[in-house]
Amino acid sequence: MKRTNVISAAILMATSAMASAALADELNVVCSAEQDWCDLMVAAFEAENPDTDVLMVRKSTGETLAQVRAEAGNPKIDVWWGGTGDPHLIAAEEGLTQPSGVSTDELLGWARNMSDISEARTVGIYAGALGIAYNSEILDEKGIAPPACWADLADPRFAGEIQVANPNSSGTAYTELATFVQLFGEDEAFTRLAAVGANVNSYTKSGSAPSKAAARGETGVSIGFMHDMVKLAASGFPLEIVAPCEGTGYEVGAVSIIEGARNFEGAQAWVEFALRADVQSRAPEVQSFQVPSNSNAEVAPESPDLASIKLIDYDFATYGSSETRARLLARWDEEVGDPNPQE
Ligand code: S7P
Repeated sequence: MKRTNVISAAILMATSAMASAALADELNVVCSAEQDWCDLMVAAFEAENPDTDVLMVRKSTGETLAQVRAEAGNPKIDVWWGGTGDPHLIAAEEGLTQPSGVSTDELLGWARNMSDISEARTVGIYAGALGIAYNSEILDEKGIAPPACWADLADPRFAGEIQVANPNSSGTAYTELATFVQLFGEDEAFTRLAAVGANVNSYTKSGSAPSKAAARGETGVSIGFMHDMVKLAASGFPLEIVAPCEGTGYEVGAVSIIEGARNFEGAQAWVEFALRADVQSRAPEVQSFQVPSNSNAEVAPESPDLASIKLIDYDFATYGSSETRARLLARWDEEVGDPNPQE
């Protein structure tokens, strides 16, 4: 080999060794929980793993599923942490995520169930129930009687007063859609969702945005996860939380390693970290009041008590399947629809 070729080959090898070392030190995380909890997790993980640089972006659950699908075969993400479990299950079914190999022995049954359904490609990290919130000052001022049931939200007294997310982008809103279908049957669910839709002032991209808007008095009523509403009420906003009289659905938030992750070891360390009792016990530091999945983690006194809420037996295998989600979303677009979809 000529001397110049030898030098070029040596430079090439050194450059690619440097590039893979850099990749091993970088962990790309998409976080679908609230921003402050995402930030806490990154800081805590980096404190324990000082050689790892975590690059994290926050995205809603449906948006993340779209990105993971678009990047199949050449993923930019290593690990997807947080967000409702159905889209994690769908990514698993589509072969877009891979088993982490991390032990689930300390986890509660509902968290292990996600692992069982997905052949260990995802696992539960927390649970939380869906509910309704209202701003008591706004409803008082307008003389509107508060809601107690899902059925109330279709009443004309709530015209222009309800905010909820779009189920295409939001895992929270997809949980609502799947909850209506399981509570009322598919046809009646869409009739009811369209009737509620007649009172909706805006479909947001993110699932927690409607309750933040209700807290600030920008809308009278919101649909979302109760733990997000508790966070706002605990911060002093005049928000009342309702467990709907007909019963309600719930989420199991999840974590998954993306198939083809460039930093599998880092992603595996993240999953191990995220399932630890001491790590899950830190969520209340940022007022994240989901019920943790590790049986040894502390449950915050503010966490909604799932045992006292009338919960449906949410069918994660069915509503976390690609075919069901695609069919229900197509029907939602057709029969309910968002007149002003957000970019
Ligand atoms: O962390 C709060 C939380 O409610 O947000 C997640 C939610 O799915 C993400 O937002 P989108 O609805 O916008 O997808 C929940 O998993 C979580 O409990």
